[in-house]
Amino acid sequence: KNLSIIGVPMDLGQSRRGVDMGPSAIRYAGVTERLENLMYHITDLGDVPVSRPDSKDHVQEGNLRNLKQVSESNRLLAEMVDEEIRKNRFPLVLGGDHSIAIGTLAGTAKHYENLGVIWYDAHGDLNSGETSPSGNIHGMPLAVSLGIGHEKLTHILDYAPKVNTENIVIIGARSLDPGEKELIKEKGVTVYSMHEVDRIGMSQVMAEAIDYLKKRTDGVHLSLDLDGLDPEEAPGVGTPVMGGLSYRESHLAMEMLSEADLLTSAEFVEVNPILDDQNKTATLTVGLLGSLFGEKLK
Ligand code: DIR
Ligand code: MN
Ligand code: MN
Ligand code: MN
Repeated sequence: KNLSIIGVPMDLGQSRRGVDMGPSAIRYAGVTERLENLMYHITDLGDVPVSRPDSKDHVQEGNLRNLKQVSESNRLLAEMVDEEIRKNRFPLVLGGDHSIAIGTLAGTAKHYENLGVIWYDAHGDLNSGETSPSGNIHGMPLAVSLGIGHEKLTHILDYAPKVNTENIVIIGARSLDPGEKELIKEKGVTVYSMHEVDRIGMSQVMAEAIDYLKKRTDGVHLSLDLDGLDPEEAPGVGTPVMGGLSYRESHLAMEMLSEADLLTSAEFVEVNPILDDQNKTATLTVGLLGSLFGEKLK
């Protein structure tokens, strides 16, 4: 199997500096070596260019901080992901803040009739300029992929929506804004919040999610925000939320995805080494990637 690593040193989708160093931190934690041990043929394509905001661009357009730069980098990322899939290579995107899911999904979804998405996150990332309390685009990528939001985000690679509501499964949610809750209700998005994980267990959650997506999709993207895990395990994130998914639950989830052989692309985002404790969160990320790509079976 061929796998391409794409780094996106993006920190313009939120307000804590340092998440742009996430791809480096994950590389230092040994991602390539870890996956090469699993006999993957790995190509590290380096980083997508991200421009700096200047004082003029800091002006927010429609409550969207750094819209121009976020849109431009995501277009470049989308083109890269698109090309890797065309070459039959599995894209593994390393962030950077979660706004980069906009580009990953734009480059991925055009290759499938019915792309499924697993959104592993403390948050729903279902805001738009109208509902966002922060103006941070990293809180919007899932809505953007449903075609909700500014055209500069929703129409990257000139098509929308990227994903259908029924093909989304959110896991680990515990911090949803009022507008996000409304959208979830209105559209009937499948959400396994911490409540469901506590009640039925991660094993059952993943079994249901996998079964559901296997039946109705022809490809599945995993978008894993490290803040889905508990801050105890993943301190190096910009928006930690107490009471998150454990190390064990998360490895189980990755192992079940590996066994199901369901995924066609993946991204790991929001690793911020400046807020971290001795690169713990990047090290955790590399461990999760090991499980996701079959360490248990090897
Ligand atoms: C919040 C935080 N819902 C926002 N979102 C985060 O700003 O829209 N997403 N942290 O990962
Ligand atoms: Mn997120
Ligand atoms: Mn986030
Ligand atoms: Mn999050």
